[in-house]
Amino acid sequence: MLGVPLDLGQNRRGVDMGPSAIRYAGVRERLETLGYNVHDHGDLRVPARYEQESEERLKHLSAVVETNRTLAKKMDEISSGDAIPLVFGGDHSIAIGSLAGIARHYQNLGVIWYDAHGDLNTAETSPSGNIHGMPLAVSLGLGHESLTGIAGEAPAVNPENIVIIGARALDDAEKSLIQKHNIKVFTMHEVDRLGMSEVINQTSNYLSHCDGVHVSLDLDGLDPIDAPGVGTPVVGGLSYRESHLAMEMLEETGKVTSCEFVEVNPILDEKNKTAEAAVALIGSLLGEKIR
Ligand code: 4U7
Ligand code: MN
Ligand code: MN
Ligand code: MN
Repeated sequence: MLGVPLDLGQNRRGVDMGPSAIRYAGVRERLETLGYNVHDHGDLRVPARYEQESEERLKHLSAVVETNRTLAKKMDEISSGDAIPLVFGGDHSIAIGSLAGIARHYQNLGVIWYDAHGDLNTAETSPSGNIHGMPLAVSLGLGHESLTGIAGEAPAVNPENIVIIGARALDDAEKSLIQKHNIKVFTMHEVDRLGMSEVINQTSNYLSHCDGVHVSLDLDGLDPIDAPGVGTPVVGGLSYRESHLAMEMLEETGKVTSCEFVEVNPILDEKNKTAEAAVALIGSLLGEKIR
């Protein structure tokens, strides 16, 4: 486990407390009960907000770059053994570093992006300038070179190895990019029509050629009723039950090699409900069964 208390990829204060809230909700005990030998790497050091400024329409660019460079190195180390890296955010911009570090260990890393958003903006297309709306684009090699360069020469992921689940708030430029790169997306429309069980079956088939799969779960993929403690809530989301099923079915594929749970904001939460949901989903993704 590694916490990344970064909140500079977006505007709302409090997401830096995500790792504490997830630990407080009992993640370690949960995993130990499952028989895991848990190693907690603690929290990465993150620059303070007041020291940072915006550059080139990218808010807090240098601090986000610095944090993700350190994170990529750390994830590279953690991924070299037989461990299952589990990262706690922090805002979603940390996926830039985690994917950069993990991807070095795979030929064809699959990525499941569980999120209300596409996170496919660049400095040019972003309506907000917030880097947490850009990590998937960056991981594809699109965006400011100080961000795309974190993965090294080649991008961390190929467009054909990505599956987005739960999308319901895509910006126009993100829609064009999805079309251009033919990225697989199960929006809420498809989830409603097919049901989560079929969505995960298709996801698993779609990524069957991958030699590893990283699950990047933004808690705002869930409906705000089940996960109110997020900075950018969007109504009409995935339920706790659907998400639970998704995690259980992904575990059954035996293909998940790493994961991250991001955007938990305890300041906006109701009695740690969102962190508790995250921990329950982590449990399911890592093998917890109802019976
Ligand atoms: B999150 C947004 F404009 N698309 O780019 C943007 F709607 O990591 C939101 O998924 C991004 O929470 C949300 O700022 C990023 C906006
Ligand atoms: Mn989101
Ligand atoms: Mn996101
Ligand atoms: Mn969010």
